[in-house]
Amino acid sequence: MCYSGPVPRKKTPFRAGFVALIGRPNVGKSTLLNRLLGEHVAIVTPRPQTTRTRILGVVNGPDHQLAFFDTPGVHAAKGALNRRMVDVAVGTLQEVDAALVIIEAGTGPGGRVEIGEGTKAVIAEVARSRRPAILGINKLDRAPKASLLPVMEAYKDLHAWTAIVPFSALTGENVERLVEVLAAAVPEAEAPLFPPDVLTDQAERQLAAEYVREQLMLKTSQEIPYSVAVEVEEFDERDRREGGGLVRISALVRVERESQKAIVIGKKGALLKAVGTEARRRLETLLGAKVFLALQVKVDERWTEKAGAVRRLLP
Ligand SMILES: Nc1nc2c(ncn2[C@@H]2O[C@H](COP(=O)(O)OP(=O)(O)OP(=O)(O)O)[C@@H](O)[C@H]2O)c(=O)[nH]1
Ligand SMILES: [Mg+2]
Repeated sequence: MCYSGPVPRKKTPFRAGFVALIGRPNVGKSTLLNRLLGEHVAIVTPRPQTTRTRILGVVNGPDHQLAFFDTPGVHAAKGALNRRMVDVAVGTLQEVDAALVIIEAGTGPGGRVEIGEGTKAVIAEVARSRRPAILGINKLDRAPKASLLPVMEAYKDLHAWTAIVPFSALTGENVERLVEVLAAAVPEAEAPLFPPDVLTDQAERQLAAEYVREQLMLKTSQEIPYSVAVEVEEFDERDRREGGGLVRISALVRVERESQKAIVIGKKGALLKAVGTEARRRLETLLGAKVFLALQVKVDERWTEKAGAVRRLLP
């Protein structure tokens, strides 16, 4: 008998896996995670070392599920807080199916491609992990297109990349292509790793603390952005649950010294008020509720240098 129906097409296999976003501080790892999720789950500032912990973000496609881990930027770490941040980033490589190493597009003076020791150290860690690695060249929007080829050439021989993909986390340019390449790099799977409604592992309470820290990092300078820790002491949703639509949040801002406390509070409380207003506005968007946000500042002497305090204060 002759089969005359449509030729059956081979179905694309479903793929699912964990992907680490790894790189030097400030290259745009968290901006990419937020872009992929369409939500502000990871705080972003122009300062290096913004992300302090690992953040999960799950992206679902018709034939894939990618579970991304945003990680702290890899840097030469001094002090307990920074060492822990780098350990988290490098340790994540052991738990993923693929790594996306992110660098910034653009060349140095005279069009020279400069690959810093820090970036080389990241690549060495990725090589040691033996995970398939994709090189993502971010910030395409601000780099002259002509500079792309020399950058790709310079990185090509540093590692056996599965692929090299330029993109812009800010504008979204080529991010779809990046997802395609990453989806192809994770294993075939019978089923997704997470139910379809899981977006992140960040609880609303944690996000509230992070939004406050984001504003503190944006509105202070020198060492203060790196000396603050925020803890949510109260996250009261009773009113929201009962239909009133109000979430009451109180958070404690820890700094390392009395002098920092005075700066964070500001003249007549102006700085802390500005931090609270902006964080509240953003939380209201996230939670879809009215937010009452109370902030308090406390000194916890040199907490960033003490392993115990770092463990206690990081989620
Ligand atoms: N022009 C441009 N800026 C970008 C892009 N992606 C990120 N940025 C900016 O780069 C800065 C750092 O972005 P983050 O996403 O916080 O970088 P990160 O790699 O997570 O940094 P750490 O958490 O400190 O390791 C921010 O000011 C972003 O707005 C991009 O595609 N284009
Ligand atoms: Mg980050």
